[in-house]
Amino acid sequence: MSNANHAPIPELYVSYESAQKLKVEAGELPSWDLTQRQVCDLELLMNGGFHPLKGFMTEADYDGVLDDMRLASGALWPMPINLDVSEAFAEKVEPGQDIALRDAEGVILAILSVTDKWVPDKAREAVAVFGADDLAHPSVNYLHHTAGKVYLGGPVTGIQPPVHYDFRGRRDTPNELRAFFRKLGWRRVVAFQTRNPLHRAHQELTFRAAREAQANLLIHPVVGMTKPGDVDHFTRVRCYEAVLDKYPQSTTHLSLLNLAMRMGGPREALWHAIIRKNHGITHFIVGRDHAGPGKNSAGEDFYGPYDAQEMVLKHQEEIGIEVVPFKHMVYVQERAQYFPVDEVPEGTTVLNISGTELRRRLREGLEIPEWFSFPEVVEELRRTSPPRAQQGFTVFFTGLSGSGKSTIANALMVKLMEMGGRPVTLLDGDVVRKHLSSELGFSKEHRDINIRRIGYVASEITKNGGIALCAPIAPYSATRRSVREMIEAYGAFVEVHVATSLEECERRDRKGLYKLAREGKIKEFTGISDPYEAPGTPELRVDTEGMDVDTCAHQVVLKLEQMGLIAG
Ligand code: PPS
Repeated sequence: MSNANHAPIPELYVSYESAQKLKVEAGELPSWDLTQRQVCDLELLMNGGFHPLKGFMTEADYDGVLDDMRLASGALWPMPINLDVSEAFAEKVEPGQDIALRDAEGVILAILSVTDKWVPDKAREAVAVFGADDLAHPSVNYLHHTAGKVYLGGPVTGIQPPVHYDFRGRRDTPNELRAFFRKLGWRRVVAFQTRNPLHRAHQELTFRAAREAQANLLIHPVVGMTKPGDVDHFTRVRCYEAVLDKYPQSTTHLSLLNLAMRMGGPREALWHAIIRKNHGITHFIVGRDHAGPGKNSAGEDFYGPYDAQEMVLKHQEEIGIEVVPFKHMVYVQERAQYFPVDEVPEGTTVLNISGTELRRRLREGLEIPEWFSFPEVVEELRRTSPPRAQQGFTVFFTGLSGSGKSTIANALMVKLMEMGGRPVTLLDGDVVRKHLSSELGFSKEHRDINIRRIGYVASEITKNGGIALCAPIAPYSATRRSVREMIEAYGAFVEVHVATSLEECERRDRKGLYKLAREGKIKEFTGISDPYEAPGTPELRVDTEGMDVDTCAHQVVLKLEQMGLIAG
């Protein structure tokens, strides 16, 4: 079992000549613009990374995967791989039809011969695959709020792989890796999956794993999609490259995997093992909390720390890959060495810096000791994450019409400009509706588009080191949450609920709109004839009823100071 089979794995690509012909023919077909996740899935379908899948799943495969992790053929497969599309697109497509699959630039990558079309029960999928229909799980949230309502399934004919402009030399298909191992005579290869920069604990773990398995080492990080909020892959790859010379050159290889992770814990670990098997690997490291999604909405872990290990161990023979299980690695001060947590010598001092603590130290520009990470890695991380007081951020005011959002935001803007250092942009509700969203009304759909536009602009400002102040009503929590995710990829998101009561807003009625709304002359008016979902846990709630504008704005300044976003 533990020696590699380096024969090529089947791919779904047609020959170069056929691809040229198909590309022309496919121009006539209905075409679907793939999402970022779908491009990742398609690449691994086409290059054999998802073998034995031959396309996006049919309904029978999907049901089998949900119920007992098996395709209709009986093969083990734990993760649904679906082409989710909008209802509008699904209406135009019937089983028996071919559709062209295009990347974001319109390039045709493949043809899907549709055999199945169905509307999935997403709550059932969430429970079966992720263990709970809980929106705190990033993939459950994606499933409900980003994925299309209809699934299409059927075989895929590959025309060309997605183009990558970054780190081209570090990306390998399963067959390229197999050929590389064959060429070097690597019969035993242990793979390390990661979505984090490599610190000393990881290096120690990979050294030990390679020793234990008497195998060569493949560092196989995911660069497709990882958990929202992770260190971006450009920074991570620079970090990996910075420490590569600390590994024995002749027995170590770094290769990037364009996988879209689902953070599905045990099922995901099994999926990772199958993907690694397809890449010609013989041994797979599964550590603590593999592909863990963090806490659920009750504040508890979704999965037990070693559930993923158990799951892969149970199926390792069937997959044909050997698990190298690892306990959490910790640093023992007296020995100046890392140990698995269950092998720490008695009476010694254990040092540990959690991911959260590391982020805090980076944010605040504090020391990160050499026992924890390599100076080269820390330097790269500091380049990407300067201390918070030098980063961009967004303050997002939400509240009823007339609650005082704009007035407080204006006062805050002036205070921030007085301090200087970073450019400040105010995206006020009314101003945005004039300049960005003039064609939109107040239906749920239009409000969502409006808020997403604001979120997009704010995320660009944040990314480029500026301060964005937003002041729309933003009545829906799900939309505010997705804006938060967009922005937190680049900097802090500070939600401020301007909690003026409806009675008070109506009493003030500064624009005379409440009167018109009560008379039915304005439809879908927030608070009167349209909902407002108040934030449950905003960073700050301000009460304008007992406080003047200056004090409210000052409260925000204090909050920003407390969060380290402005120097105290
Ligand atoms: S939303 O829901 O976030 O997209 O709304 P927003 O872009 O902030 O726009 C709200 C301003 O538009 C005026 N207005 C209405 N508000 C709510 N409901 C209805 N039907 C409506 N029609 C017009 C209103 O003046 C809001 O301004 P503010 O500054 O919030 O008082």
